[in-house]
Amino acid sequence: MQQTTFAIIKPDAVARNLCGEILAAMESAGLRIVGLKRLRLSKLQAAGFYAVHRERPFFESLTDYMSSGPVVCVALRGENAIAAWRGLMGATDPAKAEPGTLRRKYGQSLEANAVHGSDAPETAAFELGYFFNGLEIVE
Ligand code: RTP
Ligand code: MG
Repeated sequence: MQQTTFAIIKPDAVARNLCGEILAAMESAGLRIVGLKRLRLSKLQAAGFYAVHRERPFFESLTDYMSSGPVVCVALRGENAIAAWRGLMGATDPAKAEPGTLRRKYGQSLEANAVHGSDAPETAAFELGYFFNGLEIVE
């Protein structure tokens, strides 16, 4: 099934000039980049994006980190794109991520783990709409 998912290259990876390598990995996996933008989230915008985690102990730190520098937002389209991109990212904690995954290669810590990916069709729809308008995703 063709799907569109939402990815972020997080501040730690943008700061280390890894955007090209991460975008290339997306394309090498057969995913198409159908939307792309670079921006810096305010603390409030980061909190809105991660609202599902607002009760978690790491929420303050996570939203500080996500607003600490520019990110690159990507809409990705392909066969089972949500699961395909999550597989390519690897486990949340880079230390536990499979060899060859992006978090294993580029993640620095459980928080600064290089990339984000939507985890379900409903979250992909919310997250794509949070960052892109209808004219900015071209399939
Ligand atoms: P993401 O939403 O960023 O794609 O990551 P995920 O689904 O693999 O993990 P999730 O549970 O949704 O957590 C969101 C992000 O919060 C940070 N985190 N910190 N300090 C901690 O215990 C902790 N746990 C999670 C990570 O940056 C994680 O990606
Ligand atoms: Mg998540």
